[in-house]
Amino acid sequence: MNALQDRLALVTGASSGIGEAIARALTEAGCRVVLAARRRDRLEALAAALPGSRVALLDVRDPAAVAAAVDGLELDLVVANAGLAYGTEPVQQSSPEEFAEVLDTNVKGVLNVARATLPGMIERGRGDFVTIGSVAGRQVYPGGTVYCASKHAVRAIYEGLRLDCVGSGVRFTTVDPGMVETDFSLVRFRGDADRAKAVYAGVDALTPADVADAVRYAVSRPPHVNVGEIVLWASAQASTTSLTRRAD
Ligand code: NDP
Ligand code: 8X3
Repeated sequence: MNALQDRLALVTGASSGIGEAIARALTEAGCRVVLAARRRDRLEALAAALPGSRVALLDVRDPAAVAAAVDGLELDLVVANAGLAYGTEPVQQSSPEEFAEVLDTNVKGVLNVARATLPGMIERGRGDFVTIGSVAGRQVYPGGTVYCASKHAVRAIYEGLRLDCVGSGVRFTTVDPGMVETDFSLVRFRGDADRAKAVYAGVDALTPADVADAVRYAVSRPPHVNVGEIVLWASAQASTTSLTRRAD
């Protein structure tokens, strides 16, 4: 029996990168996936390719929008993946609007999703709540203060939810990747494609599918097994500040 067959999953940040790959992998495993993000065109194109999926246009920073999107859904699986970073400037040179957006999305967004989806899963006595953290939630690197703070908070949220919900039947998992080649750097560098491309130059970075594979593994274990934390590194990366690049 396939543990994921016909499960109803919500994936935030499904319009791109890791979230899109998770939505694809879960669909392939038999789930019906609610695809959540802000960019309608990308979500609709993905929904057309994923049988059983549907679009939930929302901003995770808006608790009412998140609650409305999941109202009436009997979710079995939630992946709180939406997130972003801006820049690598020290805090004293960064914009308060940008760091508010990062913290509101990466931290309060996860809390908004948890608040809206956990009551139903707890009531039904089963479900999986997966956060996509980062190695930036385990190590701090120069120029990463705000983003690292947000991902350290995500790790605290994962730990806190597990403690608060123990015995409920809901499992909690955090998947914390190192460098994954997505639009993350394009967003971080505010659309500067050359700078974003340079981040991955000469490195076999993780792919979004690698992260999706880890999520799929965690949520397909038997009910008595809770895969708590998965840290994924590219083989070329030893820490957030240690990376080897090919000379090509
Ligand atoms: P992408 O930029 O490719 O995807 C980010 C996703 O988040 C998009 O779907 C975007 O959708 C969504 N998103 C951003 N802000 C909001 C919002 N306010 N409301 C709803 N959705 C939002 O980057 P990744 O796939 O790489 O990032 C996904 C997650 O993985 C993030 O949490 C990131 O921190 C984490 N991560 C990334 C790593 C990497 O190296 N790439 C490594 C470790 C973790 P839209 O703009 O349509 O709303
Ligand atoms: C994204 C990976 O190393 O840029 O979470 O922080 S890193």
